[in-house]
Amino acid sequence: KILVIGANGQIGTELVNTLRGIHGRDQVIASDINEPAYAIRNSGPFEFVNVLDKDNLHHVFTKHQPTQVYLLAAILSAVGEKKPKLAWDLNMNGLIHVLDLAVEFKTAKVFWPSSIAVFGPHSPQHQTPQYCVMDPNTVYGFSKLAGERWCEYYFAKYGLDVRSIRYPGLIGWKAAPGGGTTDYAVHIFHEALKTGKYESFLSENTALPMMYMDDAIRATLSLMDAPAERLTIRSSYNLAGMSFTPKQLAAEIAERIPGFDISYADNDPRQSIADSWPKSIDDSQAAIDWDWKLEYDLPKMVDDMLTNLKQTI
Ligand code: VAH
Repeated sequence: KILVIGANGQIGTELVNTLRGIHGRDQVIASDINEPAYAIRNSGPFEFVNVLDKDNLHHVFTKHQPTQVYLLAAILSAVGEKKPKLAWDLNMNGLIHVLDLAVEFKTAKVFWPSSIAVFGPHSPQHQTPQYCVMDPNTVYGFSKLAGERWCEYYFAKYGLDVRSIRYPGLIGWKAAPGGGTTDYAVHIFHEALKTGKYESFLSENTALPMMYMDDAIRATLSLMDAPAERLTIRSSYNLAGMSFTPKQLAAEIAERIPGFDISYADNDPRQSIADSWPKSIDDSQAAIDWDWKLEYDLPKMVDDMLTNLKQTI
């Protein structure tokens, strides 16, 4: 059985549907602290899970004996700056509870998402390497950095096969993102179709590493399916995707929606978060260790987003 914790999230909903397509609906237990999201409702078994309640988690592990666990529950960067202590508690203790239970129940593989948010103002900003100075200045960022250290520790000390990816900003149409700094790149598509205009909370030249959700899900499964002996990174793999600015994204959309107009808000708190992150990432180790190759570039992603969103809106 595969247990997905945080199944209602931007990654979780897509991962649950993909895993159910591969393994069959009853092999994938979706779980979250809230009612199942529309995108996963009535599509298979569901459990209520609060990652801060170890007894509740223990009960779910006992009941389902998962062979794989995906822990996707987290508080992201923007919300994390509004609720720093909750973000640290949930992101850190939620992870440690799951790592402990995975050891106790001999779970074969654990996946945990990290983020390019683990880099900070003194990290190299272009083609940021797998190893470098990392001084993240958001609670979300340093909770993910500390989490990477815990993952590597549980691998080294207990032999737990835990795997992780430093995702860039993720863009998809099936589920709304929740409280991140890169979410402008999702909202812009909805607004372009609904109103023909969008006010970006990031300035026009804010370049960030981004990835289409289809690539992110495929990368996650490629890493999880890779032979353990090929993996040289047990903290978290850099993953690059593509880099673009709000201005570049808006231009691509305007080519497909004539008259689309973007404007820019200033002094949004998310601007300083974005400015602390890299502009592009070197993910060569993922290509070496598990044959990673990106499929969606900016034009291809914009086409797919608009085609699919038009059908849902
Ligand atoms: C966020 N979407 O904005 C997440 C992600 C790299 C960004 O970690 O917080």
